[in-house]
Formats: sequence, structure tokens, C-alpha cells
Amino acid sequence: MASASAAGEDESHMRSALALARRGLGGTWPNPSVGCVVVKDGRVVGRAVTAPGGRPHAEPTALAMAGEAALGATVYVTLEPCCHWGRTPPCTDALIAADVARVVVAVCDPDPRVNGKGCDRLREAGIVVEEGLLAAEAAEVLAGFTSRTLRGRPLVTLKLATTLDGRIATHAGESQWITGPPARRAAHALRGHADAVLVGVGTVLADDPELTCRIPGFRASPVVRVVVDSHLRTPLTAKLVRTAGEAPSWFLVRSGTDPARAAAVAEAGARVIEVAGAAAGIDLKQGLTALAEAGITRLLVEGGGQIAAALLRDDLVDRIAWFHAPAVMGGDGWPAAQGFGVALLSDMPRFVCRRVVPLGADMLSEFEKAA
Ligand code: AOF
Ligand code: ZN
Repeated sequence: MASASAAGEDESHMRSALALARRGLGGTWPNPSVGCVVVKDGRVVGRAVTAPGGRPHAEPTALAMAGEAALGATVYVTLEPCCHWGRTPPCTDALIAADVARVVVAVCDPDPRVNGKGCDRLREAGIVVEEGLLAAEAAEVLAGFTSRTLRGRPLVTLKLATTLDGRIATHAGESQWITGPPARRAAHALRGHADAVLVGVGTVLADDPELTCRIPGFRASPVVRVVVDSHLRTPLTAKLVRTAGEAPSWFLVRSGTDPARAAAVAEAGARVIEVAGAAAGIDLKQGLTALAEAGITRLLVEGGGQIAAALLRDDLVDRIAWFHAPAVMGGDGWPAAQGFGVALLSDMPRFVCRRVVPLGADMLSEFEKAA
């Protein structure tokens, strides 16, 4: 009985650590968002999440909060503590110096500088280490970082807001608003947990969007706005350029694009990233690689139909968040994804439905790439 309740206590503290880690999503890139809870004699004496920008890591902050109480404590951490010298000392050293008794880790760090060596180091120092508690939940929180580390690209979520027949605008170009306020709030929440939001230049020219997360208190640092704009057609008067000093605006342009234009956009405070060209526009796979190199782990793609089609065609979409309004527009409306040459059903990218949520009159369905 005693051990069953101890296991329940472990699980409940790890759930708190995971909740902390989820709060940091979107703000800790290029680092993962990690949650840490320090428990002594059944009482929580320290808790922390990785700071905005990725440093300090969670453990030293939680240990500092615990102070002397860390001696002999159990530490719950959603990711294996790091053992490398980066811009901050290794978290393993902080745990050893604090003389904690036990460290419970949810998942191993995929970063090759750590990857098992953090847990080894703690064990060598005589600390009891247990791995794997709530590993699936922790892996979900870590998915962006894992994607960037192991695949060299961010985790890509495609967000679509359409009619039941998958239309995003009428043939006359009217698109605001297809879904209602609760669905639009949920879409903002998706931005809240993304490191960056990406749109094509067509969306910028049509809607002049701001692409910020307008839910007060939701995130500590602004979301990065990314525009796929191969020939840098975004006008200097666009909101994304004018507000580049308040929130980062990045433009993925085709290598060799008009240097004078690129200089003017950069002068306004935006970042211009050159990417190799493709038949139409830029090579999006290389665009994603460039974003990962710049530190982005979680990318939300918001439109439009051309970008969606190109990403789907190249198998670059990991998840879809599809908001459906209970309305039908007909085939002359603009499609969520333009044609991308599917002739055989076996060529279609397929997804698995993970969740369906009613949102006011609308509905959100969440899909994940089928294995
Ligand atoms: C932890 N706790 O809260 C986080 C960790 O560049 P640095 O020195 O900040 O190190 C970044 C690496 O540290 C990152 O790649 C990942 O392996 C790990 N992140 N580790 O112990 C934390 N955020
Ligand atoms: Zn660390």
C-alpha cells in the first residue's frame, strides 16, 4: 500500500512539473521548455520552468527556491538534466552540489551532448535516478525540440479555418470571418504555444495580418512571424514590417532576391533569410531547415492554400489543427490547400484524428501524421 501511494505521489509531482513545462511552450526556443519540482518530506519546496529565451534552465531556479531544503530532497524533472557546459553550468552539477537524494526524470534528452550522460553523471554521484515516469506526456511537450534536434526541422502544425467543404474565402475574396469568436480565440492559443507562425506572401498582401498572440498574459515573449516571400513582395508599409521592432518578423526569400529591397526590409528591423529556390518560390524543406538552424522548434503554419499544398505535397506537415465552420461555400471558393498533383489515393498524405472539440458553433479537429 505504502509503495502504491508513493507512486501516486511521484506521478502527481511529475504532473505538476509537466504543467509548468507546458506554460513555457513557445518562449524557450532554441531550448526545450522543462518543468522541475523539488519535494522534501512530502512538501513542494521549489518549482520552476525554463526561463524565456531558454536560460536559466529549470533545475537551478527550482533548487535556488528550495535553498537548504534541497538537501535530501526528491527532484521531479520533465527532461533529463543537462551535463554539458553551455552558457550556463551543467544542471547535474547543481543537483549534486545541492545534495539531493533522488531525481525522477520523465524523458531522456535527445541532445547528443546529454542523451543519457546526465542520468549517468547523477548516478555516479550516488543520487538515485528513476527514468520514464509519464514519458509519453513529456515527449509530447518536448516534440518540437526533438524534431529540431533529430530531424533538423521544427515540428510543423498546419492550422486551417474553413467551411465544411474546405473553403477559406469566397470567389470574390471575402474571408473574414468564416469561424466564430471561440474558434478564433482557440487559434490564438495555438499561436501562444508556437515559437513561430508562418504565412505565405499572398496572405500578407490580402489580409495585412499582425500574427501576434492577442491573449493577455499568455506568453512572456512575442511569437516570431515568418513570411515565405520568395521575391520579397511584402510592402514596407505592411504591419509585419512596421511592427518588426516589437515582435520579430522574418522573411524567407529566394537566394539572390533584390539586395536593395532586402536591405530596406532589414533596415526596418526584420530579418531576411535566403533560401534556395524551387520551381515555384523557395524550397520549403530548406526553409524549414533554416528556421530550425535559427532555433525554431514549434512552427504554426497559418496560410494560405499554396503554402499548405506545398508542405503537404512534400510531406512536411506533422499535425493539422482544422477549424470547421458549419457552412458550405461550394467549389468556386478558394480551397484550404490548392491542387498538388495527387492522382492515386495511395499518394495522399494521411493523418490520424487525435481529438475533436466543439467550439461555439464551430469545431476543432486535431490530426497527427499517420506513422
Ligand atoms: C536542462 N534543463 O531547463 C533545459 C535543458 O545552451 P544551453 O547551455 O542553455 O543548453 C541547452 C541544452 O540544454 C538544450 O539543447 C537541451 O539539451 C538542454 N535543455 N536542460 O537540464 C532545462 N531547457
Ligand atoms: Zn540544464
